[in-house]
Amino acid sequence: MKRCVPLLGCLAIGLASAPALATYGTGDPSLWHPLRKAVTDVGLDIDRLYWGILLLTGAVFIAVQLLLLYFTFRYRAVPGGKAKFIHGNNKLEAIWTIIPSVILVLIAALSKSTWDEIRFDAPTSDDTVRIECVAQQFAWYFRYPGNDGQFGPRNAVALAEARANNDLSDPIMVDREAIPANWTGENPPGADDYTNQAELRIPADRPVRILLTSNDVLHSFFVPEFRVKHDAVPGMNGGRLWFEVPWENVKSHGYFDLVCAELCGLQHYSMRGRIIVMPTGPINPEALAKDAATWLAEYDDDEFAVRDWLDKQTWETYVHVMSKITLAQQTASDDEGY
Ligand SMILES: [Cu+2]
Repeated sequence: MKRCVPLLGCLAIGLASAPALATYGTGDPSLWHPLRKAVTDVGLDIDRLYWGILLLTGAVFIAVQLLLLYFTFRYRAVPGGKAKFIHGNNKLEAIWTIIPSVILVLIAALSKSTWDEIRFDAPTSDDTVRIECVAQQFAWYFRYPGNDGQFGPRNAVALAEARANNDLSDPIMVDREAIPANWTGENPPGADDYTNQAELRIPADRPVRILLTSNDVLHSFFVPEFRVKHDAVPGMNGGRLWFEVPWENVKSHGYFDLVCAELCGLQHYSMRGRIIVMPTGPINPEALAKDAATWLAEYDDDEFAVRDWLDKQTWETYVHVMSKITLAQQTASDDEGY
């Protein structure tokens, strides 16, 4: 009966893994892979790699455990038993060094193209959307370049002063007045930069680059359904963090969780954001027709009505309207100052 124990163990593991195997390739969540279905193409590649590596290492794990059980029983202490002195076996050692090495090289080779896509092929094309993300204990802040497509500089001196005074209310601190050399735009590039907190809107079917940084400690930008995770490091700009969500994978305005995956302080658990994937398309003529002052008046009158309307529009319309409102807010506050 004792000899059946390893076999029973093996059977139990096989049965336990059956539901996981049943969902292999479908991308659906399971006990062994609890993440929700990936919505980026690279996410599906990552899942395939995950399953391949899990099955390979799982098989090795089971084989090793069975051998361990076998040796434990086979060479157990018996009355009158005598220990043998053995001095290693070069052939065996060479085999168990070479085989794992070959397997690891194989895994590296199979995952190279996916890794390249994630880390070394950050898009630079004209349709790439750039959004800045600043992590600060304990929230995510976003900035869009607005209608002119250019970010204004951040005012590092003002930011340092505010932080020294414990004023954390404006973590991005856009320098809205700075005009770079050779700038030909009507307004400074920072004037229409639209910022918000905890809500990231992105277009479908376009590559999105996140210029990620942190104002304090290490954070980690993690979107489970995109299979994207990247550290936010003070002084760095996110390097190659990018993704693209095909509209056919979401099919409606999609909502996804953004979480912090780095233990960053006492309220780390509350550091969450919402990502909304919007369809791409031309700017709504109604949005084009109204000037900045009209939009601001409507926004001041009923912010939620404007937001509700924007929720049903294209991403281009959203950015256009929000940067117009931001620009009008700057003009209004400048006027107040005189
Ligand atoms: Cu964090």
